[in-house]
Amino acid sequence: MSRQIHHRACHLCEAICGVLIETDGTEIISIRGDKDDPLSRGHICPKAVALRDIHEDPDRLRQPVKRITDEQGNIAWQEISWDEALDTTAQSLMDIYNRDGVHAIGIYMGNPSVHNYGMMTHQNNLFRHFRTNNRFSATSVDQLPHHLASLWLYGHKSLFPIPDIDRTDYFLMLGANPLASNGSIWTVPDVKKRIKALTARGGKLVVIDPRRTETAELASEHHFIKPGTDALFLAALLNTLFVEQLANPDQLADYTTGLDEVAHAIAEFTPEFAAPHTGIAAETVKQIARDLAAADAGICYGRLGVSIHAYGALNQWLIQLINIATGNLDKPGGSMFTLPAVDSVSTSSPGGFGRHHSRVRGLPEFDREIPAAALAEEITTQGEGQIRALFTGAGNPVLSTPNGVNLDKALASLEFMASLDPYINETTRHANIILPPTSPLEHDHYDIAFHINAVRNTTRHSEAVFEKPEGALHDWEIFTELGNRVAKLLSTDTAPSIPPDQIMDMGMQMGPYSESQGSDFKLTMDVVRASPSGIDLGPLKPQLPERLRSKDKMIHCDSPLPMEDLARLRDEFSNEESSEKADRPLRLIGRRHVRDNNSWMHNYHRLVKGRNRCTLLMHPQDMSELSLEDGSAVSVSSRVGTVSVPVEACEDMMQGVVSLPHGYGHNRPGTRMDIAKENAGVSCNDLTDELALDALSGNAAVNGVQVSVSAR
Ligand SMILES: Nc1nc2c(c(=O)[nH]1)N[C@H]1C(S)=C(S)[C@@H](COP(=O)(O)OP(=O)(O)OC[C@H]3O[C@@H](n4cnc5c(=O)[nH]c(N)nc54)[C@H](O)[C@@H]3O)O[C@H]1N2
Ligand SMILES: Nc1nc2c(c(=O)[nH]1)N[C@H]1C(S)=C(S)[C@@H](COP(=O)(O)OP(=O)(O)OC[C@H]3O[C@@H](n4cnc5c(=O)[nH]c(N)nc54)[C@H](O)[C@@H]3O)O[C@H]1N2
Ligand code: SF4
Ligand SMILES: [Mo]
Repeated sequence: MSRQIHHRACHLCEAICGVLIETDGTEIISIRGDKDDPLSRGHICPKAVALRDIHEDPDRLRQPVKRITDEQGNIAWQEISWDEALDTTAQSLMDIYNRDGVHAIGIYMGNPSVHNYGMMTHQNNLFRHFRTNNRFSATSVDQLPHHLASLWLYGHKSLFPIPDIDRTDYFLMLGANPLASNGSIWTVPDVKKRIKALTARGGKLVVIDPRRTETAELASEHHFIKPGTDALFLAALLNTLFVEQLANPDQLADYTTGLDEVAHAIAEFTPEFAAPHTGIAAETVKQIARDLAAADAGICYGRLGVSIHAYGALNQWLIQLINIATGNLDKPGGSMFTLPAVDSVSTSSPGGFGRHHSRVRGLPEFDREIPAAALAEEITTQGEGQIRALFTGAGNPVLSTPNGVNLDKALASLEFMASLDPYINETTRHANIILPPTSPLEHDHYDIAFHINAVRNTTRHSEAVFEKPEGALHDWEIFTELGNRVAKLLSTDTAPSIPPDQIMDMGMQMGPYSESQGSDFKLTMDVVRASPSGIDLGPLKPQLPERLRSKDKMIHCDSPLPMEDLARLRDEFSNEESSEKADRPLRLIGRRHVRDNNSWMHNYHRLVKGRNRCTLLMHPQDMSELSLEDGSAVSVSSRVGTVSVPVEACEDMMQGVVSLPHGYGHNRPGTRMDIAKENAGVSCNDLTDELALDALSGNAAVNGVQVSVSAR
């Protein structure tokens, strides 16, 4: 076999870097950055090599497995045929559906499902048969607040303004650490170079974070903030813009209403009111407001650190209002809308909120999903609509959603569970059947979800690197096969199954760069395939008001729900008494490391080697008050549980705040991920609380959890 170079997109995070994979037959020789990629320009991070490790991992399932109890009473996994696996899954789901109704079927979809376009295009082949109220996904431990802010202000859940970092002068960043995460709801490969270019041209990056992160190290200014108080900071900043008459929506004024009402509603949220709670001086907030207003082009952006909190939706709404009030929305160097080749914003439903509520706790749906924090109780609480069968796809909620111990127990009580996943992990070990898809390098790839959030308009399709092994099925084919079987049992028509690349072709031929839309690019899938490094469609361009999906093409700033939510914020922080419980005086936050990826990439030796990363970071002053020694094991306790973990002294932590990464805790029995087991760590979601939510959105408040720490 001769050597070959394959162009490919790395699908592991939102940066979607272009890579060149050199193979010799079935062997991978090297993986490096593709300098000709117009978006990533050759950048990769240390995780890119894991594309090989995932493909070669002996623990990755190649055949469906069924959980059985052997003669000694031990749990064992038996390889079964695809026919048996698919037939049993379809029949078991239908049996429970026929007996208990559609809501007895639960569905949980995890993060990698948006990094895998076949899962996005084909999941409805199965799910169209199960219009259950019990749908869940990782959205509600993540970006739900962003969707709501976009829905309320711009009329579509996915119309996200993207920081135009390459042309900005002033960047205010809250609760994001792109140096570790490589950017999120902001596809920005090589963010480090872009930040350095910003400061080198005299621009400013200001980071607000309870930890002095890798990103904060590069910033012009960093301010510690007490976890969970950003809404006070943001309201105070917006308030200053109004009070000092710095607000000027500029070109946006023609199609914006309601800013005066917002100014009125936040009048009491002054920098002086915020300061004692946030820990950021009133004068500092005012100066940031003045600097942002004075910049030719500025950005306010906040990500996970301000979303997975008690005021997540309010935070994301306030961030948008700051961009609008400073005239920085839809302006080069501000926050702009990407225009992708396949534009799901123009073609998909805008999304809805609160159209039904969860059975047990009455939590609101978003986009037909209810909050993941309610999954366990919907399984364990008896009554009509109780989940008895669960389908999971590309998710590991035992490690990734609050109170994982509780969910772990709940999953064990299900009548039937099937998981579409390549691994036997903390969640899928509860499945009766695991359906493993082809490896990522065995299927083609297109980034439907991330071209739409990118700092530049580009498009790219990657062919499969390896042929699909005999008998194996792609994720989208598994959905098709299951959907067809269920259709047969229901005696309804099967849906035609068009391969995902053909769906992209249709999307492109209707899209903004198509011949039918008069574009010179004349994009079709064939055109895109002919440029395997990708095609540059140019820098972001102003698109308002045309791109708004609101019915009247207006932005109504005074969105009723967040306006009402201001009262909750005021009430919590007007109370003289501190909400801090004396017996749990510390606040727990998470952190990401560039060689981790949520819960599922700890089984690759090149990514986990080196010192233990699952440690509790704590300020030395806090440690000495508790007489803790650096490196010693400590107990961390919250309302829901206790974990034992080594503590690490860290001057970069704000005092009173401790940090533990999520996605560890691979010590549960019965999994088949040998390297992960050796680096088990503990799960911070054994401490997070399923009752702690953003009351407005239902998003999990997994950051800012009140904990105590003691020597073991
Ligand atoms: N290497 C790596 N990359 C990843 C992932 C990964 O696990 N590993 N996960 C991917 C996923 S799924 C996502 S969603 C993105 C997330 O992308 P980011 O949001 O950029 O990532 P985080 O590192 O979680 O950054 C959140 C920051 O918020 C800070 N923070 C915590 N609480 C508060 C608070 O109350 N206020 C403020 N202002 N800050 C706070 C934390 O200290 C942290 O620095 O990363 C993606 N990329
Ligand atoms: N405390 C705390 N909790 C958090 C976070 C935090 O910062 N702090 N972050 C939250 C965020 S942002 C997110 S996105 C969630 C993630 O939450 P989840 O999506 O539930 O969890 P992951 O760890 O991403 O698990 C991914 C699963 O998908 C499988 N998988 C990988 N690739 C494929 C594929 O191509 N096909 C299929 N079928 N399966 C695949 C893996 O084997 C694994 O089982 O965690 C959230 N939880
Ligand atoms: S930053 Fe790393 S993990 Fe993310 S797409 Fe690029 S190479 Fe892959
Ligand atoms: Mo995420």
